Amino acid sequence: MEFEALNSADLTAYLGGVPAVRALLGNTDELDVVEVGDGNLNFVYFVSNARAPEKSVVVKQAPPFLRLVGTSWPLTRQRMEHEVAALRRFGALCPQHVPEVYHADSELFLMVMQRLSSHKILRQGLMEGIVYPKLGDHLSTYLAHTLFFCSDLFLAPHVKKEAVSAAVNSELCKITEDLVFTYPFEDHPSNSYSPALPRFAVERLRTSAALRIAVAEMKWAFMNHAESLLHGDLHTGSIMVNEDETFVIDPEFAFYGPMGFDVGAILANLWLAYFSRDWHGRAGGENPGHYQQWLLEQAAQIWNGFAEKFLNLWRDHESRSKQHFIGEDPDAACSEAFRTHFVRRLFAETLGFAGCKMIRRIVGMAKVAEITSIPDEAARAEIEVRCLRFAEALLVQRQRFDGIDEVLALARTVGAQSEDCV
Ligand code: SR1
Ligand code: MG
Repeated sequence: MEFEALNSADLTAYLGGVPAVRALLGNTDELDVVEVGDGNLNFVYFVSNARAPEKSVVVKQAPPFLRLVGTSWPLTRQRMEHEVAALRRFGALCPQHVPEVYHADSELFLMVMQRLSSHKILRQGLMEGIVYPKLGDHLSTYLAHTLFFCSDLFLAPHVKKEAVSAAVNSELCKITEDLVFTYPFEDHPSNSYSPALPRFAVERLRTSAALRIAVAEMKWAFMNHAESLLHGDLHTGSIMVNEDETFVIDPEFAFYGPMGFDVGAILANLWLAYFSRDWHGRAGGENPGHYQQWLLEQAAQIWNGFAEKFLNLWRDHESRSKQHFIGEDPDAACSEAFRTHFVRRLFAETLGFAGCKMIRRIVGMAKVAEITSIPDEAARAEIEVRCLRFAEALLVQRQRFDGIDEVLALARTVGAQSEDCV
């Protein structure tokens, strides 16, 4: 049967039949339903009690195709089950940063979840130049908790292996393998280039051997390193914020993969915001430098905060369980050395993934508003070239950076390059 998106009457009737949701909405006879999905994959509705609008939920439904493209790109609807399972898992680990799932229907492939009505999509907030004082702290906590507790550093080996198998998400992983690691580096019809983007910048993605090898290494890691349960698509459109709270939404790409993929995704999107601020700040009549400085501070706080919190969780649990990953190690010297190596490797991978994520948003099919909303073609191209140049350095030199401050110094240098240089 052909898929038909739910209309207001369908949803009103359906939700009235779900006791848990009826209790939340109060009177379900009269509901206001608005379709708000601006994401690439699904339909999303805000549903509220027409007489008491504060009683409100979000309904999300997966159609059997990719919404961005339409029925010509079929997709199985099981992605909703991955999303629900991941939201529940992450919610149990980090309830302060994950919206609650009230109801899930595995026949209609829909779920009903907490409405975050006083929150904004982070990408939008960053484009408006809003400062979120707790952002770095919150996101580093989210990353440390989800990535630590779903890994072999915490789980018993058989539990972890079963979790890896239950979370296999081949179809959505294939989208990432293609759109993030493959198509941007070839002459693929799904790529799209902004009108003034210079040819040399595109050619470089196809011809630099060092870059192509680095990307292949990241793709290998993505496909083979099942370290922890990842969100899998942790860009700034998957985060909702206000002054006090931060929530991570939309984990339909969740699977067991390399930890650096999630950390790198957030950093990549902060750096896209950083480079594009040059235009958005000036357009808003302000000196972009202040907000850019705040964006870089967030990147530093997220990496440093994540590394510190992750290592503390690791040490605490190791001493409590007396289970050393390294075996007998009375003074913990080998364990500490292993941790140092672990974090250094994770940092390099984080940078490599961040580089891939930035490049795909410039030349690939799914773009980001902070870049596409720049109406001045030359200004947009200049910012895009800076993003590509920075991303290439992240990938090729990822093992050579000695801490996040060095990376941020590079961002400042690339961001200050004049038109002649780019
Ligand atoms: C074809 S779907 C395009 C992108 O949207 C999602 O948010 C993921 O980033 C995916 O790659
Ligand atoms: Mg999404």
